[in-house]
Amino acid sequence: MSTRSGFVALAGRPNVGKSTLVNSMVGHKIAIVSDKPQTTRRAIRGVVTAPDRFQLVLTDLPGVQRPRDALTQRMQRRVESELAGADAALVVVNGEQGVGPGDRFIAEALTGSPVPVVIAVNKVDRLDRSRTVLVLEAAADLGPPDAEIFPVSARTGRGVPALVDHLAGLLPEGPFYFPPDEVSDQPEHVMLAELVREQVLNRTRQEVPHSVEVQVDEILEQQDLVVVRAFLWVETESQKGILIGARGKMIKAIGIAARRELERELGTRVHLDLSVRVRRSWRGDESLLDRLGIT
Ligand SMILES: Nc1nc2c(ncn2[C@@H]2O[C@H](COP(=O)(O)OP(=O)(O)OP(=O)(O)O)[C@@H](O)[C@H]2O)c(=O)[nH]1
Ligand SMILES: [Mg+2]
Repeated sequence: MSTRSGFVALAGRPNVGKSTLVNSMVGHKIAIVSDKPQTTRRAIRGVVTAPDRFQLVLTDLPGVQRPRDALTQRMQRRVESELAGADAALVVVNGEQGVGPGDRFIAEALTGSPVPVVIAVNKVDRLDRSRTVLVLEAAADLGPPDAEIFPVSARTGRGVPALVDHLAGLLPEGPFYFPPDEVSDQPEHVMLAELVREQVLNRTRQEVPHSVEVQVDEILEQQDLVVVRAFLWVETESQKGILIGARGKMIKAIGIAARRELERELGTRVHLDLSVRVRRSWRGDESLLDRLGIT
């Protein structure tokens, strides 16, 4: 029997719900999510396998934005190269906010490209029927005339199976790229670092979320637990103070919440050791970005 397989890259403004949608399509949390824009920094593959039928490899990407430093330059370059190499592009728009200039910019950039474009209008759980109709119409004006449009809620799962089926139908015939039980290509140390960063994002505001990167330095398996050591990189002493908090309260809360997430991910007890380090303008430090796997 012939199978279909290929890559679909997600494009959209920051915070529209791309990572939540990838997690929902894969049925597994492979990408962290937050209410802050620019959560995703790396290209992450999420794999949906229907045995004997198809393997849909979704590429979750950073939100499209204007680059400000080496970090955001790398993020944008990656968005462009992944979209150019994909079998199809899935443009995600935030239905709650409606279609805006940022969405038009992305759709126009894709219009000349040879890959098929599909549009997902996300967060329809926040809309009543008449607003849903309006935003679907606005989305129809966005794209290439043959682009199919899907209303979805990544949060509730509504509309997601129909979207997966449609995307699978766009894939070329070919063998699977990943073993059928693999859901992501993300190295374990990166996934664990991301789960720690998610807890930082949950608890910080303004410039701080953008100034923190987490690096897992060591994963030590012991008899009945795993020891994980991680650095939290920040750019200034004052950010370090914020992450540590009065009498260490903040770093303790981050540690407790992150340990729970790591235990769920690894299925074992975890001892998590966090240390906050200042590295001035790490976002402009090409060699650190290389080591962090932000390429
Ligand atoms: N109500 C509602 N909220 C959603 C839905 N999907 C995502 N969200 C929320 O939207 C916010 C952003 O979600 P993400 O998945 O991190 O968005 P993203 O597009 O990956 O963002 P970047 O990585 O920053 O580009 C989070 O607070 C999510 O919980 C949805 O279907 N409905
Ligand atoms: Mg994301």
